[in-house]
Amino acid sequence: MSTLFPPLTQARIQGMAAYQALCDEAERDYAGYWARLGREYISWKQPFTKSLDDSQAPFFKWFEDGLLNVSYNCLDRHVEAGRGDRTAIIFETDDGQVRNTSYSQLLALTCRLANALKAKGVKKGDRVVIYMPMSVEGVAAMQACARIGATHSVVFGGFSAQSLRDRIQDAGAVALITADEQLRGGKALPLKAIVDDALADGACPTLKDVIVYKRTGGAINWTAHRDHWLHELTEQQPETCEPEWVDAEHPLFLLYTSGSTGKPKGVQHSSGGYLLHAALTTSWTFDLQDSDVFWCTADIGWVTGHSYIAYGPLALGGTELVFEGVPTYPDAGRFWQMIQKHKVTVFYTAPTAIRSLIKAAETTPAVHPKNYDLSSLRILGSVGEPINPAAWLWYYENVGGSRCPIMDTWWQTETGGHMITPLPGVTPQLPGSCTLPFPGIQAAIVDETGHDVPNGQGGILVVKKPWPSMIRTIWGDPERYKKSYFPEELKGYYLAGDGASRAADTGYFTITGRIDDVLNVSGHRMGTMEIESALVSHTELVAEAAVVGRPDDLTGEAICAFVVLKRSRPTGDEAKAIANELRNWVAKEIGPIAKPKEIRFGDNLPKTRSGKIMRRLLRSLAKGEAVTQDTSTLENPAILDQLAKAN
Ligand code: 6R9
Repeated sequence: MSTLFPPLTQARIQGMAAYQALCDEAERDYAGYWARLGREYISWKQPFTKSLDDSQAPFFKWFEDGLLNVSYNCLDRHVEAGRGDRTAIIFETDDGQVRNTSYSQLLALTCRLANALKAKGVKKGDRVVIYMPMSVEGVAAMQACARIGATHSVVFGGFSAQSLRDRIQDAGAVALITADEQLRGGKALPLKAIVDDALADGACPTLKDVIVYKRTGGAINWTAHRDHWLHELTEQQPETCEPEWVDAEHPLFLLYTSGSTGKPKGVQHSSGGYLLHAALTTSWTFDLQDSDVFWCTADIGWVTGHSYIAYGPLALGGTELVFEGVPTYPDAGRFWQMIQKHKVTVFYTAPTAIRSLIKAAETTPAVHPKNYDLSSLRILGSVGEPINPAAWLWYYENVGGSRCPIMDTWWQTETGGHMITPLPGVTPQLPGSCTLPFPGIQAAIVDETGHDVPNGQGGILVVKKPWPSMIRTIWGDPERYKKSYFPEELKGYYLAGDGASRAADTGYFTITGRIDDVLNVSGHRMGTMEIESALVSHTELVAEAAVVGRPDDLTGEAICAFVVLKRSRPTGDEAKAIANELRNWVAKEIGPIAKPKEIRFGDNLPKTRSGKIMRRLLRSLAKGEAVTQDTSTLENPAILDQLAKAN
């Protein structure tokens, strides 16, 4: 067994026995376990009498006859408890200005905005699209929708006019909240102009009102009667607004996410079950305490920004940092400088950010984390993709000072919150493994027929029982929901779409990548992630790597690797020599069977704006096909031409 790294000595859940006791409680009385937590973590206007209703499976209901309001839970109840002066949000702008917002102030802003929406005729059940920069107003916009029972759909500020239009149309949104411009890395991005584009030519007939937050004051076009300044609407409104009490199943939000094929799916989440898991996981996974300063670097346009910025930390009355900018501006030391400045204690980011900051620190020593005082940190987190052991170790040693456990949280837009993750105070960590299921979550690994596979072998990652924060349906397409997530051959288990294995000794889970990314080379089953991790562990040469399969006459599938080196991109004989060295390296790390048949070098990899490598595009390139897929979510489309050719 590889080295295990110790958990925290002091945390809310103390020791493996306490973890096991929670798992046992869930095992004994599943509905009762979640009912207990639902009562502990949520303030109900009217208590629920039943926790799980599975009579319409796979359309599950949780706490259905309970009445609550999500924004009441995130704001009012802390103010009522005399904690209104506590800082809810420390906001830092792109250019380093800081503004603190207390719970009382956030409540007042939320109420004004909620009243403004009501004044425009927005009511319970209506959909409101939010296309906002990272801001206090962005969080307040989400809370304001929750307050009046409107269902929000946040669209990431980097999406194109076309993507925005598709989402407004699919959701049938009646109102949209945006900003004049978004400021990131010193550059202004014209959000309002993109909105104008999306709405042009009457493309979105359901949408009546556009509310504009003035961020930069840059010039924008104005459509009379449709467009309104946020500050003008809200300054006329009172600071109080009676919450709309909704039943627990009332849709809190839709969040569009790409499926493996077809158009983006509007993942629908509930109010009660979702909020419970957002709060519970923030409490248990991050051990959030009153003394903590929590920082999740995600954007509110992604699910991580929903659960771990807009809802979870606020439901607990925590203090969090919200950041407008990017990790590399004004230089790649920005994250470390901000942790030092705000004395951040819990830091949650993505492997792709870590890998790029490793590369930056190696080329520019001044931005290495060792130049900053990071001693306030006590817990680190990782999310979004598997974190390769080399990046894990760097994060552990250089950011966490070999002192802070790393919560490698596996979950998805569809799951609402953490599903498999270490817990501080409980789980010895293993670099590259998301370790064990969150207490109560029935994660398992099965074969194509839904039968359990023994530990030590790989298979399909499923969740055997419904859980409170699970996706409720795909907006407007319940059939697609059933087909995508509950295929008949899997006995009613939730299909995550990822492959995974469990260690024979510890039972720890390791995610091997999306199921369609698992390769079969000469009858050997291999995760593309495993090979990527081997490549990246060549820390001297490799900055980043993505591996895909392509059909091969001899071996079934062949491995093709796309590699970004730490030095400039090689060509000709030099490229051949380095490719050879890397092939031998992989052979040494995993075995000759894992040797990439081809290695292509690029200055970068094709990534979505949230930083995920778009492997489906790489698969087309590896096969020598023209890219016909939608590339609208791509951060850097020009890279495709470079990677299309062999070195
Ligand atoms: C939260 C989020 C979900 C997909 C998921 C998996 C990958 C996320 C991971 C991870 C390995 C982790 N993923 N966390 N893989 N280890 N800790 O990212 O949601 O954008 O819907 O992506 O991301 O492949 O299926 P989403």
